[in-house]
Amino acid sequence: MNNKSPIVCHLICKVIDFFGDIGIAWRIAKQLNVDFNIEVHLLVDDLITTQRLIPSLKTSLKKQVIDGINIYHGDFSEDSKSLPPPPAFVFNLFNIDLPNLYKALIQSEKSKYIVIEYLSAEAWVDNFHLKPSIDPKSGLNKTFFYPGFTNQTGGLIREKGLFLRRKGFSQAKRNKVIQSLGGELGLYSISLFYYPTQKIEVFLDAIDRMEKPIQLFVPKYLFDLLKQKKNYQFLYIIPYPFLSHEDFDNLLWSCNLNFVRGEDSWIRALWAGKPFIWQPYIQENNIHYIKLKAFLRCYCESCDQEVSEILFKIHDDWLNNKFSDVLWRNFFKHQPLLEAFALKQSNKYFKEASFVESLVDYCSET
Ligand code: TRH
Repeated sequence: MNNKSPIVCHLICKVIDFFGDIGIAWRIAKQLNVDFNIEVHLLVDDLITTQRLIPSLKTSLKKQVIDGINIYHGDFSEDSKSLPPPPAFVFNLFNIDLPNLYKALIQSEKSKYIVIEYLSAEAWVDNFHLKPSIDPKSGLNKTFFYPGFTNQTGGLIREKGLFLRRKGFSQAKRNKVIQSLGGELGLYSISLFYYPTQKIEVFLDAIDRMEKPIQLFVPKYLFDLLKQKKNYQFLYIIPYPFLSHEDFDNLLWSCNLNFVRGEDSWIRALWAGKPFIWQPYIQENNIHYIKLKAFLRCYCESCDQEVSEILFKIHDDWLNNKFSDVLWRNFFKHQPLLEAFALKQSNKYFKEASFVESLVDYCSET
């Protein structure tokens, strides 16, 4: 993407479920525009979910501009003829099926067509990154662009200035976040973001048995799903409204431990530099376990045996709803060690190329 003419791209997002698709699309769109001055047209099919992340969005509008991003309500059905013609660059987030007419126009307009894939730490990703492929049906040329944890991939999504923003996040700001959400200063704070399949009530009973005063911040829609609103002896469960991306970061940066899930909050917890426990998006044939193990092997590569063991065991406990008192007591006992490790690893990944930067560099070379 040379800097001469204003660069225009389409970023295509189909909301499958939950918030990650649009969460990642919005993050990429903002960074392309803010950090690289690229004109972004975000084509998304579900404006209701999108509005959760972008409250100022009007769900009735076919097209609108928010924070400098052109947002279109897109119909991606096979025979759809409503998508705007593709510009020089088309980024298809998670390789969704596109309308036949749009695919034909990508070919005739000779747009550079890139498929942005899901994040995984599995070894095979290195070999698939930047692999060209020809769509068997349409003959369309596409290039696969993988985020990842090695320099053989596109790297992790991280906007410019994030490190300095985190560095400038003072204790006073942390206190303000905790109090603004209804929490108490000085209490051990956990942010809980999990899939509704978790036996969360069993978990909360186990943590209450630690006899450690803890406040847990839970998204209100998950709080409302709690089968019982118990009065715990040592726990304070605090529901919070859906936060903006920036405020969600601030919550992660203010807590002592973050439970995250999926793809986007997972990496935001990595950037927070605080201990985190990750629940991968649940997939068939236990593929999410494979993804988890691959990530922990990569993340714990340079850590001492004790930390590695604690992280592997606590993730297994969390994913399998075991909630062993012994394991959790041991986990909390090693907080300082886990905090030091989380910060060290976060700072290590900050040194790697960021995903959107790699994407822009790649497009500039083509
Ligand atoms: O919501 P998710 O489970 O999304 C999932 C995953 O992305 C998964 O990989 C994908 O295949 C599936 O969607 C279709 O988890 P994730 O990825 O963390 O996305 C949540 C988004 O919501 C993320 O951008 C953070 C954002 N968020 C807020 O901005 N404010 C909030 O208050 C909360 C709770 C989340």
